[in-house]
Amino acid sequence: MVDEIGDKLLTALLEFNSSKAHELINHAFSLFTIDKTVIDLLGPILIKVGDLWEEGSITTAHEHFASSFIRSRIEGLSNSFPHNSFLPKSIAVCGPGERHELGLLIYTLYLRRKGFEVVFLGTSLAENDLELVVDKVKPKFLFLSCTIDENREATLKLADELKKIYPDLIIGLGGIAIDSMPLEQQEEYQENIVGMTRADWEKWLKKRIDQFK
Ligand code: B12
Repeated sequence: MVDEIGDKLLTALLEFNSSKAHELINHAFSLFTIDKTVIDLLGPILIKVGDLWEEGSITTAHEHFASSFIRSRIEGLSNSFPHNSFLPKSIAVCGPGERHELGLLIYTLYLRRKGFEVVFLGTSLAENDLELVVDKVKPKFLFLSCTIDENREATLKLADELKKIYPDLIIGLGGIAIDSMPLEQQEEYQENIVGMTRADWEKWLKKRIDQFK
């Protein structure tokens, strides 16, 4: 059933048919849970669209339209949860050079559903701009996402620098390039690596929240 809706949704998106795409997504939300719709329906479509773009089967126009359409649906959903003022504020942003933001958006949705107020900054920022936001928002948590291997060193360096400037800031790292880094680096950053599964995310967050109690 999810696959069937997924095929129709992909076709609608590649035909730039937004009303059909909205209708299909609404239908999916009426049948499945939020997690199932986002993770099993929208996640694979994002991957499929990116793969089609990378192999040259679709244009950047198709990729931009489909990715931003899905991003706006996930964002709309994730903005609909009230935040709990007792929970610390967070910032979510991609590491330097990184344009893959959809995984981070899914993690942001997870945090917002738990009641966290998250400032989602998306793709990588110009140097030093992040510090301006940290100074203003004064978050307890900062999450960095890195997908491409070649952006990993710069992301880890940014995490190290931020830790020096803001010793109380808790930095969480995620994304494929983090989860697949060499073992010795994983050990060095084990406190920061949030993990791949929802169970890992729960465990990581609970441990840190319990420290505040
Ligand atoms: C969509 C996509 C794009 C889109 C991104 C759109 C957007 N707005 O995000 C566009 C078209 C822009 C793109 C561009 C490029 N891409 Co691309 N892209 C993909 C693709 C197809 C899917 C990525 C995706 O969105 N996955 C869906 C999300 C939901 O999954 P996810 O990111 O893994 O996130 C999950 C977890 O990792 C985790 N997570 C993610 N972040 C965080 C953060 C925290 C804190 C936590 C806790 C968890 C977490 O949560 C998510 C849910 O489980 C992958 C290939 C694939 N099949 O996966 C290639 C891929 C990632 N891209 C790749 C490459 C090389 C590029 C380009 C260099 C291509 C080019 N020739 O220009 C550019 C570089 C852009 C850049 N500088 O960042 C490579 C990376 C190779 C590598 N290992 O280094 C891949 C693997 C393709 C490949 N087979 O080679 N891409």
